[in-house]
Amino acid sequence: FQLERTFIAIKPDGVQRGLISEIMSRFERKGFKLVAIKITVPSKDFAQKHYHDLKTRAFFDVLCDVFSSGPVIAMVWEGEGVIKYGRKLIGATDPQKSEPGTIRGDLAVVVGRNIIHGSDGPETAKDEINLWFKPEELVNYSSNAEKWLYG
Ligand code: YYY
Ligand code: MG
Repeated sequence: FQLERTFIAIKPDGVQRGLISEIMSRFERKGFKLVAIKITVPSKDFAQKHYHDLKTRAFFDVLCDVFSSGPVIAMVWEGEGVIKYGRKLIGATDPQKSEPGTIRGDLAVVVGRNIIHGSDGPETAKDEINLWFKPEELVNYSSNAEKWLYG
């Protein structure tokens, strides 16, 4: 039995604004477990692969330019319901519509600089984890908090 996993990335704007630990702490304090992490500057080609679902959208090229413009923190977080609840922690795509208390609601202003990415469902989570990480880069471990988080 393994808990659900999702792919989360702090985008170059979030990294450059010094929000790495602020963003990570929200996932960590909630009770989700970090099982993979790296810092990397994605190539534009890689950005296009990551966002392939959006290739027909008008903003696709600019989106991929920004995404490949600097370091990204790529992570895999694990926990019960982490895919859906991770999206809730992140907030709506447009920070003007994200609720206060969410990452984008509290820390971002415009959609083109919304600081964080999170997988939107089980299929994309699987695909994105496979795109960004080799299987051996995912760390299996138990944390002492688990019995207090899950009972
Ligand atoms: O999953 P999420 O990041 O919340 O939104 P998507 O619809 O997948 O779009 C990915 C990314 O594209 C979004 O985070 C910002 C950018 N974007 C944009 O620049 N303008 C839009 N109208 C919609 C999305
Ligand atoms: Mg998306």
